[in-house]
Amino acid sequence: MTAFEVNFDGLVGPTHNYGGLSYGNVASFKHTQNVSRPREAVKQGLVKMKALNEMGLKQGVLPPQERPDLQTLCRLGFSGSDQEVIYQANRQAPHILRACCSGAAMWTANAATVSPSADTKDGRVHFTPANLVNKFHRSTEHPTTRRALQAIFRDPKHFQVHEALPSVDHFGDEGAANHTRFCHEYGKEGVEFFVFGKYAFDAEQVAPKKYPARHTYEASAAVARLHGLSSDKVVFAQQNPAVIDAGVFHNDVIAVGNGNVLFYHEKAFLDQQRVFAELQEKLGGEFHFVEAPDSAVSVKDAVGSYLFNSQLVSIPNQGMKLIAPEECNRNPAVKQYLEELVTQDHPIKEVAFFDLRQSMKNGGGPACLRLRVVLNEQELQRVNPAVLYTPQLFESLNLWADKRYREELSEADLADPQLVVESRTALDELTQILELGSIYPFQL
Ligand code: SUG
Repeated sequence: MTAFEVNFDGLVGPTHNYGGLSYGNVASFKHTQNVSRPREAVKQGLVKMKALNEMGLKQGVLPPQERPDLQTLCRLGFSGSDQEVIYQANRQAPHILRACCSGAAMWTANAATVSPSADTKDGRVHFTPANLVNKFHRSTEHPTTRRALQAIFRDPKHFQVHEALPSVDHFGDEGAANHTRFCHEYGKEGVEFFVFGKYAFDAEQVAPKKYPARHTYEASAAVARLHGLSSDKVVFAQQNPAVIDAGVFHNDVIAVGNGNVLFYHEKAFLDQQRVFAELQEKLGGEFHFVEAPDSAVSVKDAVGSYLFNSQLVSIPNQGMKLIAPEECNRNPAVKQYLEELVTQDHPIKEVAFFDLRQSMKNGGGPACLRLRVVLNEQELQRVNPAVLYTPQLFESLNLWADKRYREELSEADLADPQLVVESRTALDELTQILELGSIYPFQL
């Protein structure tokens, strides 16, 4: 049966802001307390979805989270009316209020890990929402993420949405940002490639020294087990700790794969040759390892431009295309490298640049904004159709953003109790547009 890669992009939420919350993510730190532009941010994402859809790709939408996160603030001891909770949190712990306003769920590459039915033992599509324990502001995402996935992938005959792994550093899980599926055809069994930053139960193993390794081997192994993957079709690899210390907080900041292509930086992985030999052997057939040498693109340029956070997509009846952030076009070394790259002998034939500046300033490029879900025709028909991209949906989401999103948001605005009302009104309307039912704490 024919199968497709469907990209589910995260909609930027109404409280998108620059909280400086992600230690180890250089862009997030650099832009701390900049004034954000939520309406522009959501529209930049919508423009990318529209363009990919017009390239002949299938596209879906994932909703943002309820923010400010009153539920978490109450768990932390703030009480009273919504207004009082916000007021007290702002007075006593403004950093906690900031974290509870984060729009970080827009980066849906971290929402979950997804295994297509062709790879799993029970022939269903499996999802494990990521616990994101390494960052407080993200650790609160997974319950709503799970409800959103369940509202989209409803049919238990075809889909299984697991619970997140135990929320503790030993099972730190950052989702699909550290997971790539290789295949010769989307509908045939592929090889699932899990990349982690450290071993949780073995202190003898190498690990980064400066920045945290967010994702553990133990988390990757647990997800592979939960999804019923066959061990001869799974490859585990450790990220090079030196690149984590240089700001590569997820593998998708240093490598991207699609089909039988892995596009990566020379310094991405530990024990690279063994890893590639295993990938080659387990996939079989032709495999393109496209290496960007450090002499052409330094790790600093890779992190600064987000070259590897491009989406690598197969355009129907053509080759593969890199969906790159505009920053790559502005970095002379990266630009020159890309001009050469598309002339080489491998499937990557074209590059398209997108302005995603609002997301990029928090360390989120094109690939961060999407969760890839491979679905066959039958499964696609079982997906909640209201979340699948159409020109009409593009129109209604733009109108919705015009009506419900602020143009600008500063740190001080996060303490405005009116933001709670505005955000809930926007999200309530969104759940109707996307026909999700009740998924947010304020709706339950
Ligand atoms: O988890 N930034 C996100 C960026 C996630 C990017 N995702 C992938 N690479 N797949 C993070 O570090 C910053 C929020 C702030 O500072 O306001 C933030 O959470």
